[in-house]
Amino acid sequence: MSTRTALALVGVIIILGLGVFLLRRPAEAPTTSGAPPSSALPPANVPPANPTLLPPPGVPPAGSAPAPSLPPPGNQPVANPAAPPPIPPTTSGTTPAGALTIRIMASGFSPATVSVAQGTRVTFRNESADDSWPASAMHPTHKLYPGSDILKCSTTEKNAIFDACGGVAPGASWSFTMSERGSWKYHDHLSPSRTGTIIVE
Ligand SMILES: [Cu+2]
Repeated sequence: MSTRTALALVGVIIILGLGVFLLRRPAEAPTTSGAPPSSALPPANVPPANPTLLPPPGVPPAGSAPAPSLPPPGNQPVANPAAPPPIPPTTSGTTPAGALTIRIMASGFSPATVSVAQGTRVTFRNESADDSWPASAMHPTHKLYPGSDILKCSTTEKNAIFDACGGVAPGASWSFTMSERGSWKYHDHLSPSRTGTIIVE
């Protein structure tokens, strides 16, 4: 009996040993594969977290992300146009030494109101079908702009005043340099309802 018992115990031990051995292998295999699963689990957990984030912001960002990416291309072109903005200062800087053209049209002066730098040469170009006589306000004396006076049109000073001192024919132009700072209203002496303002800064 004791021998049988001993053998039985040995057998049990062997069986248990084999069982443990076999279990370890599967366990190891599972452990080996378990590592991936375990790593897979964390990712799985991470994805859930992302999904959680994605649902609210995720979906909009996903859709908005492409959209923003598209706008950026548009923005870049805009950025290029933005580069011109710096140019405007340059333009304004050029304006002092440059010139501005105001068109005289059937509907009036264009632009009717404009700001220019001191010393800008303003040219009135008659694109209408009738003669036009640009001159400083106020009609009919034309004395608003410093030194201007319609009475000077019959003198040698006529070339130094803000007054065309006569009709400018269609297609022709008349120029005057704005050397005085201020807001200067002017008009068409032949059609006083046509008015404009030049702001000299
Ligand atoms: Cu007038």
